[in-house]
Amino acid sequence: MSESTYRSSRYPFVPYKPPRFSIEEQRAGVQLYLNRMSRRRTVREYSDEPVPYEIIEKAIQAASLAPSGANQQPWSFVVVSDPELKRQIRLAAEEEEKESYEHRMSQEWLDALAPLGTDWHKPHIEEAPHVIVVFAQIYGLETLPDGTQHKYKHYYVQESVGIAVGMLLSALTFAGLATLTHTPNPMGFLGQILQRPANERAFVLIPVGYPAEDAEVPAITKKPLDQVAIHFEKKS
Ligand code: IYR
Repeated sequence: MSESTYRSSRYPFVPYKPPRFSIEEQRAGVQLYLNRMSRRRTVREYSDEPVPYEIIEKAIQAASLAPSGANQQPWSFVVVSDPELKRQIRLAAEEEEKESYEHRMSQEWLDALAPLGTDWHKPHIEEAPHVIVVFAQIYGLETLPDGTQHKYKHYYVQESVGIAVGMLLSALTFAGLATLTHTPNPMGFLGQILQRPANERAFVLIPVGYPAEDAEVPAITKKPLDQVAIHFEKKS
């Protein structure tokens, strides 16, 4: 079957005409985005001040618009705001992280992390009002009319979920919230505690909230633009 036959047998194609911005509007839009994103820092000390769930939900809605392999949208965003459950997750994460920091991570890895001052203590998981656990669906699962479960392949899962997480962090930052991307290793305990289906693997755990009054961050900087942006244009 040719690609176009395949596509037309599934979806009709419809016109796409997004609003066209003037150059001034483009400049203002991207500048506002840059200004808000420039203030983002990974935060490890949170205030317990509540954040309305509606804000988190909108950010997830934005993230779920991400492009994905074959539009399979292989993600779930689980939000934990219940203190009991946050405590359970913190204790399980600390157990794994203690083992990692004390036995599993190489000296080279520990040296690379030393300037950031991280260790196995993860109080932020309990302190932040919400913890978003993002799961990647490593294969698809659908229930057939006869009630049996059918497995099918998902494509570019890591890339797709990575892009969606980028959009999630961006939406939360744009809304003025602080985040931390935490990947306790291994993360199997998250699927168990949160009772996720067999096709899901924890991808990242993200505490979300406001920085604590006395929060501090390491004085690290980002690479200068000319090291990361390379432009080939027509020679005049
Ligand atoms: N997962 C550990 C270790 C860690 C690893 C990297 I690479 C970091 O940039 C930060 C931490 C932890 O969360 O502490």
